[in-house]
Amino acid sequence: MSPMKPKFYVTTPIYYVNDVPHIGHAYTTVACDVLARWKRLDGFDVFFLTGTDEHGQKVEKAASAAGLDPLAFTDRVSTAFQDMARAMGVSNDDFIRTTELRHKIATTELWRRLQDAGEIYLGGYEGWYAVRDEAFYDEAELTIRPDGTRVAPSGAPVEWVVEPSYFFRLSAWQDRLLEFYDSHPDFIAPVSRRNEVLSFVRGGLKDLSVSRTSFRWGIPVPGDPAHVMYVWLDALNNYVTATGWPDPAAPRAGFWPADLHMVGKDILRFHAVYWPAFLMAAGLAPPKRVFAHGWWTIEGEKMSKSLGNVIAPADLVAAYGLDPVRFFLLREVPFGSDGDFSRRALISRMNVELANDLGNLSQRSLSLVARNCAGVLPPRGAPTDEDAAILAAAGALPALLRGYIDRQAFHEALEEVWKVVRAGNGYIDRQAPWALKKTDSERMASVLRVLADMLRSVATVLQPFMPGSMTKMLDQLGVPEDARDLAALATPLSDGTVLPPPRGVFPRHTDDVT
Ligand code: ME8
Repeated sequence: MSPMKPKFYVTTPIYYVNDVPHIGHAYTTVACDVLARWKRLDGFDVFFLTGTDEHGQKVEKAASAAGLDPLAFTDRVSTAFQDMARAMGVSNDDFIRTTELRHKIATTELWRRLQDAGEIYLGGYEGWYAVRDEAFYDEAELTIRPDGTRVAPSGAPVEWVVEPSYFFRLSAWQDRLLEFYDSHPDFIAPVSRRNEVLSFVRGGLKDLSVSRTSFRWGIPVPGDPAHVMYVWLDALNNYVTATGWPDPAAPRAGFWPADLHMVGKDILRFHAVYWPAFLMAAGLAPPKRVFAHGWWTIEGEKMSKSLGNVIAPADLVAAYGLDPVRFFLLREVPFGSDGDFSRRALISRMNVELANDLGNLSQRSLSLVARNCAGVLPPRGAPTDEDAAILAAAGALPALLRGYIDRQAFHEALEEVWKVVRAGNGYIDRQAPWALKKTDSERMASVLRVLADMLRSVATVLQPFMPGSMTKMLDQLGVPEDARDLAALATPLSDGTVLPPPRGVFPRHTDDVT
């Protein structure tokens, strides 16, 4: 809100509306949500965007299979993605749909600028196209199956397309893209993915077909309405549309270029090659960073409708609770690597790390405060070495996590927090405040206060991951609502703050797992 705050703009991919939301989509969106919430907590003015990709042949086909006209169909399925964001506790600031007028205006303008700059010319496309990927492929990229049919590297079937088409002069951008990657070493992450993109671009780029004439469901090419724009040109521009472009006075104009486009590894090429080339060609700044995360399988299998193993995020939340699911998604797998979803692994994380490690520590500490300190926050005496060590470890969390989260290393951020939580459990066991009650009640009070202060740091930095549970924990620790950001950790809580009766934050999950 304040003009003094630094800006931070983060985006999810906009999802195709041919499918219903599943945990793959929830994963990307929750990861962005954690980042957006973290940046807000760290004093940034954040713009967090998600939305739906509603044009193109794939969506047109899905609409006709559902017996609906494309707009009625997209209205219905777009709502499902908005519901998914709500079910996952996502704090997006805007939800963009590519069928909106604002997007048509911005994308038509992008096209005009590309055309005025001489970056687009009319020709004819003759080659392979995979509707499922909405992507053009070279013969050399395809695999021929035993039955003679060809498939794309993604496994998507391809068809031979011959039609008039406008082309973007991508071939002319090879050197400038390589220079750009070279001068912006953090533009593509993780490094393994960056290397893949570099070798793809070094291998040479061909001009890219950017319009289609064989169907109608898209944004018409200005001045030549027989063509609709290629859905990826249309879709990628959503990130710019949402800043209010081309209106320089739009409230969010200052958010471009985006700080981070978070995507799955399947769509990195579009974001790291085509998108910066389109933008530079139109005289716009490229985004600052694209992070391609890994792929989830389900209990060892690829997620697919035909296998019937697609997991709806809302079902998972209903079974295990929202915060355990959010925690699991970011804790289980190093961000950037592939991962496997299994209920057993989720339940184990829930019971061991949430219920036992963190939940018990907080419940044990706060029940002792309730019982032995009349339910008010006790004062802290002169710190022992052990006190100082645990407080220093907790106090270091904001700066440590800032580093990890800026590199999207969510799993490492959580591991750092759990090191402190485990140290907290060691501390309470060794100090045994329950035994101190009779021998040294002043020291008991001091130990409980160290624990409360340590838990406050932990709960504060965990808010982006588990907003609901950490709100409860901070309530129980007596932390005022306006003292829950990272900067507030510098100000100690007042001695004598009255604490509400403690209640468990993380229940154990006891269902049998098959
Ligand atoms: O590609 N594991 O949309 P899409 C992890 N409309 N992430 C997964 C996943 C899985 N199994 N399955 C899907 C599109 N995702 C385009 C994007 S952007 C301008 C246009 C996530 O609905 C992951 O983020 O096919 C992936 O990149 C995205 O969903 C693909 O969503």
